[in-house]
Amino acid sequence: MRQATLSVIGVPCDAGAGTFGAAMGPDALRVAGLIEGLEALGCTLIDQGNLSGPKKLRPVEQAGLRNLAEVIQWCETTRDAVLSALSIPSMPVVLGGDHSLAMGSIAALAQYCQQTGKNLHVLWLDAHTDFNTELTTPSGNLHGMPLSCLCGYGPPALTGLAGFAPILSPAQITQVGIRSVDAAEKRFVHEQGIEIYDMRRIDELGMPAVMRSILSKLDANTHLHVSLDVDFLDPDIAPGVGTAVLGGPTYREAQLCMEMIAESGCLGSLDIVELNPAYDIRNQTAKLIVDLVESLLGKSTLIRRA
Ligand code: 5AB
Ligand code: MN
Ligand code: MN
Ligand code: MN
Repeated sequence: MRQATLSVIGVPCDAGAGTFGAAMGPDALRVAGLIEGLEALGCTLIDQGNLSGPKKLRPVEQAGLRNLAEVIQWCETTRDAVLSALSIPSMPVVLGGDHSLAMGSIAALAQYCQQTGKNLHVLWLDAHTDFNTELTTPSGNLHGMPLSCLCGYGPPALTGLAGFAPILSPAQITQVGIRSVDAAEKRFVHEQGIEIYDMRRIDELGMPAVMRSILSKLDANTHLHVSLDVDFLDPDIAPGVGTAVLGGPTYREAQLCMEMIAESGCLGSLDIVELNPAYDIRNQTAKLIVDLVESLLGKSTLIRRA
């Protein structure tokens, strides 16, 4: 781990999602023991509490980009909080909230990496590619569009969050766990040439080979940002999400993925998004995430190393 001081930033937003409930994510993770778990690993924790922003009061039927003004506001607030966490210095751990907030956190990281000369790489762990645009989206929900906006395709208030555009190039993104992509989105994401390890590739190659190949491309100057969408995990073990898709990584595959990232020593920041406690059973998904995040930050159950 690069930075033993962590800044935990709660972002209770669900403006980008189609369902209600992701706004309860940060609290559910705290109830599940995230703070205590990280402290037990020897990390110094700065808990910034939850940021404030616009609440979604009732579902609004809206053509185009739903709740755009609210999403912009949440992303700007998130960007500013992540920038100040980086300047402490500390490792930002952003608790969502829906996945649209990643535009804010990654905008901050892109600015920070530009200033410090680091190579930013984003590992997007998700069932979905999140590469829709206003023209391809079947739902209008902005949590399905953060990566396209980060790559420069979207409304200027979002594509310009870092002060320059595009915020990311496709070569800076790797996706793992993908198994639900809309037809027009699939064509667009393919054209972009993003490295995608979909579930079929994971089935064929195995998680260890997938992770080895991804991590071998990083170097000592890489700032690795992990954007963990909870629906990455199989819904059998992680039911607490608004957009569950069958056929995700198992508990062991997910643990291995986290442990291998920890061993790379490149982890620089983390988003945990799309947890929806309203769909969860006795907070089990939040507890699972605490377990996985402990592994990501270096907790090891190994009895002996090879
Ligand atoms: B998530 C869908 N592709 O655009 C869309 O959970 C789902 O952040 C997006 O990955 C899921 O509405 C967004 C159908
Ligand atoms: Mn997803
Ligand atoms: Mn997502
Ligand atoms: Mn989702």
